[in-house]
Amino acid sequence: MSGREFDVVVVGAGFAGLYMLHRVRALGLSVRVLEAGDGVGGTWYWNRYPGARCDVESMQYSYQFSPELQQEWDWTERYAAQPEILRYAEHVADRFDLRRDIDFGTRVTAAVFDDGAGRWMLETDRGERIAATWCVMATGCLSAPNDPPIPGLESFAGPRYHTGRWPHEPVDFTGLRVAVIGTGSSAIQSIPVIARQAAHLYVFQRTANYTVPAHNRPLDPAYRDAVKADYPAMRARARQNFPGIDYRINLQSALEVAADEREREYAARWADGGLPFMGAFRDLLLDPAANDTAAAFVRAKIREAVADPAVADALTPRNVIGCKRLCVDTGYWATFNRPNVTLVDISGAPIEAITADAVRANGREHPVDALVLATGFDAMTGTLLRIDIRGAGGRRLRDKWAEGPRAYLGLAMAGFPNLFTITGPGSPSVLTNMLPSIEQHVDWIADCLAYMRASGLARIEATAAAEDAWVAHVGEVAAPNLRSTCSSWYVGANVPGKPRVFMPYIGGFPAYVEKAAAIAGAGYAGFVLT
Ligand code: N01
Repeated sequence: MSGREFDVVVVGAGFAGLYMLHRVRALGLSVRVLEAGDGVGGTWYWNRYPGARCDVESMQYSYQFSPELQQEWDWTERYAAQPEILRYAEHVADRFDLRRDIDFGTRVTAAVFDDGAGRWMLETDRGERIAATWCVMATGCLSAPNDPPIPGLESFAGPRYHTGRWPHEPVDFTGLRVAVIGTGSSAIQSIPVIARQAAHLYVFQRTANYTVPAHNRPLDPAYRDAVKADYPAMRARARQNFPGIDYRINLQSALEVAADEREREYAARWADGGLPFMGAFRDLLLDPAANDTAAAFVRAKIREAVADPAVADALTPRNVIGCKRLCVDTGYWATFNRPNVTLVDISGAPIEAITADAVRANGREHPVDALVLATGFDAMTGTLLRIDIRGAGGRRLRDKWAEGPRAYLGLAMAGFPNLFTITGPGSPSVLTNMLPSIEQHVDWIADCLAYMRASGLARIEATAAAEDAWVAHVGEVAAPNLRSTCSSWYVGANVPGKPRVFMPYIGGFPAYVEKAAAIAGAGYAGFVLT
C-alpha cells in the first residue's frame, strides 16, 4: 500500500492530534492523522491502570477552543478518572467528525525528508508510504514506556503489566500476590486500588516520593455552573499563571512569614488538596531553605499517617519537594498500614533479579503471581526517537539529539524543515496544564501554515542560531530552579544512558506564550521561510 499524499500529516490522535486535525481541516488543507492505537485519546487511551486519574482539575483539563464544547460537556468529578477523560476525547472526535481522517492501528516507523521534492515521506508498520508537505508530531511527552533493565524480567512466568500500556479488558488481582515496581504518579494512584484487591502487594521503592491528597469528590453542580457562566475569565486567569492553571500563588517568601502563619498556609492547601500545594510560597522551587519548610510539613504528614515508624521512615523522601513531579493521591500513605502490603526499600541496592515467580531484592525472594511496572516513560524525546526521523541531507534526529534534545521553542528543529513537534523538548508542556499548552502549540502551527499559504511559501526551517539561543535560554532558566537538581525524568535520569538535560521550558506558560507570539508576529523570526 502506498502513494497517498496530503498537505499535512499528523502523527498521533491524542488531544494534540485531534485539535491539530480540526484546525488544519478548517484551513482547507488535506490532512491525515496516523495513530498507533485503535482509538483516540493518546495518553488516556493507553494509561488504563487502576486508579488512573488526572491531577489537574477537570474544569481546567479540557479544551477551550470551542465555547459550545465547553458548555455542553459535564464533568462529574473534581479530578476526572481515565474512563471519563477517554469518553471526552471520543466525544470531541465525534462532535467534530474527526475519525474519518484518522488511520487507527497505524504506527509510524520512519519519517524522511525528501530534499528534492521538499516533502516528508512517512512509513508505517502496515507497510504504507505516505507523503506530506508538512509533518506534525503530536506524539505526546509521556508515551514511550520505560521498561527497566532488570535482570530476568523476561523470565517472569505470570502476567506482566506496564501502567502506560494497560490492557483494555479488566485485570483482576483478587487472590494474587502482586509486585508494583516504582513509586511515581502512576504507582501512587494504582497502589491503593491494587492493595484492596490483591492477596498481598509488594511495593518496590527506589526513591521515596512526595504526594499530596487529591480530596477528589463529585463535582458540585453549582460550582460547575458558576465556572461555565464565566469560563473565559477562568481561562484568562489560568493563562496569566505560571503553570497555566487557575489557582492562587502566594507571592510571599516561605521565609518571610512567621512559622505559625507558614503552617497555616500549608495546612489550608493540604486540606484543599492537589498541585496548588506548591503555590503556597513563591520561592519553594528556588530556595532550598524555603523548600525544606514545605518538605518538613509533608514529612510530618507521613509520620502521622503511617503506623509503623520504620515504614514511615522508609517512605519519607529526603530530597527537594517538587523536584520530581509532585504526586497527587487518594489514600496512598494509609495503604501501608494494611496487613497485606509490604514496602520493599530498594534505595540501597537495585532489584537483583526477577525470576519466573519472584522478585529478588535485598537478598530476599518475594514470591509474586503478577508484576506491575510503574516505571514511567522515556519522556519528551523517547516517542520521537523511536521513529527513524531524518531531516534535510538525510540527517538523523538520533544523531542531532545524541547529546540531548535541541529544538526551537520546542516546536521545530534546525535541519528538519516543515516538521513541527507539539509540546516538544524546550516547551513548557509537562510543567503546565497540558491542554492549554497543546492548544497554544496547535494554534501557533495552524497560524503558521495559514501564513505560509497566504504568502506563497512552501518551506519553513528553524535556523541553527535561533535554536542554539533557545536551547541556551531553556538551560539558563532551569539552572537556578531546584527542579533541575534531582534525578527525575525531567532530566532524563530515569532512562539509563540518556543525556542529562533539563528538557522542558521552566520560564512559565505566560512568558513562553508571549515569546512564541512575538516570534510569529515578527514574521517568524529565527526561521527561514522560502
Ligand atoms: O513514572 P515516573 P510515572 N527499578 O517516572 C521507578 C505523569 N502522570 O508513570 O524515582 C526500580 O514518575 C522510579 O524510581 P526513581 C506525571 O507527569 C500524571 O509514575 O527513578 N524502580 C519511579 O519511582 C508523572 O510524573 C498522572 O528512583 C524504577 C517510578 O519507577 C509522569 O506521568 C498520573 C526503575 C517511575 O515514576 C510519569 O509518571 C500518572 C528500576 N529499574 C502519570 N526504573 C496524573 O495526572 C524506574 N523506577 C495524576
